[in-house]
Amino acid sequence: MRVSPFENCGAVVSDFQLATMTDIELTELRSAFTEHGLLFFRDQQLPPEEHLRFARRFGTIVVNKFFKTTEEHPEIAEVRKEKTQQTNIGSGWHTDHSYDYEPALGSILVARTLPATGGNTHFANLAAAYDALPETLKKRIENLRAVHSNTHLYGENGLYRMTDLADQLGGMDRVGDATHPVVIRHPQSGRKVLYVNPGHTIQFEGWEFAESRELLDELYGHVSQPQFTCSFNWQPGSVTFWDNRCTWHMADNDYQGQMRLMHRITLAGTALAAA
Ligand SMILES: O=C(O)CCC(=O)C(=O)O
Ligand SMILES: [Fe+2]
Repeated sequence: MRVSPFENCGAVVSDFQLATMTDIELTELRSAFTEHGLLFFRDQQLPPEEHLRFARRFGTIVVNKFFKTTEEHPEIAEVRKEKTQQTNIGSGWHTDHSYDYEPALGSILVARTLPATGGNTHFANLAAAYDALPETLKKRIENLRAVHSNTHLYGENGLYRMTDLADQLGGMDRVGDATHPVVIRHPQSGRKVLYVNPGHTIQFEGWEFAESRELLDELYGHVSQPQFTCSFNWQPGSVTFWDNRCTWHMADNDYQGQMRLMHRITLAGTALAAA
């Protein structure tokens, strides 16, 4: 197995097949995942059964409350955009499941059907972004907590419900919020990480909405700078495994009229402690 850092975040793992991973390779993979928080794999042979087997060897699967799953495998979420659909899933920066009390450890995304061009996924490194914050900003956010929600997306009048993705979504009654520290100590790496994201973070606990918005936008502007982000171009056989505690991601929607289908398995995480 070879682990090569990828642009500004993550690493490419080569000379390796997820489906035939040995126990020694699993140990190596765990340390690469802790170090980089985002791993890219090419040329994988990973049918749904092997996707599930890899996920179970790495952790415990947690099922997304809103996405449709494949018919055969209720633990695999479909990230699907039909030819005729305009809206895609995850087109803005976000972190999966940050609205849960115990946010998901990570997500394993496998390319199934790709458009001829476009459909890249962007990632951001929230540990590096935290380290590079000005000291004054680090002080301002030191003891804050933030509210994370999904109601504005998946609730009755949620944004996704107003789009042509609505038919693909369930769980309207499963919406809910959670609060987390704004600066967390990463459970595995021990690094300090900025834990807010544009998709789900609503406001700082105990703050006015407008006041929260202003500081959140300042933090988001900092994170989305090119030195903390990268873009991944999917090919048949590509797999990405990201850590939801220290990355953001967003999916380009630049392939109208073409289909794109990804399979996602999400792994259970733990409650997050302040740094
Ligand atoms: O389709 C993608 O590239 C990513 C979509 C997304 O946000 C996810 O799978 O969690
Ligand atoms: Fe996502």
